[in-house]
Amino acid sequence: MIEARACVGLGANLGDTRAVLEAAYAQLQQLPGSRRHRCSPWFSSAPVDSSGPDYLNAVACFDTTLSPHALLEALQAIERSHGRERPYRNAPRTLDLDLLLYGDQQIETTALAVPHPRMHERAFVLLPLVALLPDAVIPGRGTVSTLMATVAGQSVWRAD
Ligand code: PH2
Ligand code: MG
Ligand code: MG
Repeated sequence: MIEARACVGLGANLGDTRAVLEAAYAQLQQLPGSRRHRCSPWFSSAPVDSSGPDYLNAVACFDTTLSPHALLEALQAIERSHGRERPYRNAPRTLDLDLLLYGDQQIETTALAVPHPRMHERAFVLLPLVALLPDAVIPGRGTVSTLMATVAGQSVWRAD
């Protein structure tokens, strides 16, 4: 079995966001074939291309033998378990789990794009990611630490 390091973005801006993100991280820790889980600190952020209350965001990473598509399905099942609805694109949400990175793979299918196509331009992803993995590389984009300079104007702050 091949094992890869997966990074998952966690976000929510409806309901008890802290409780939901903590529960979602606990569910990530229960995923089959997955170990060495770590979670970034919590960050609050203003909605980007979205509406509603401020978001709570974090990034989790772990080593997994789940394939990228199996992991995507598992993430969507966790979202559904928290009542995620998709009325329109970027609607406010109870829980969003995005597969950001899967090892150094670049994947483009109808269901999945990895690295996440907008992660390199979003401070609410880069700040938690750099706190967790300062040397992480986004394939095709560069190191997260270098990309940080390009998102300096965005409104993201530590929530704890
Ligand atoms: N997620 C989005 C769109 N906009 N803005 C913030 N601050 N945090 C998010 O997690 C977020 C967003 C689409 O998934
Ligand atoms: Mg998202
Ligand atoms: Mg999503």
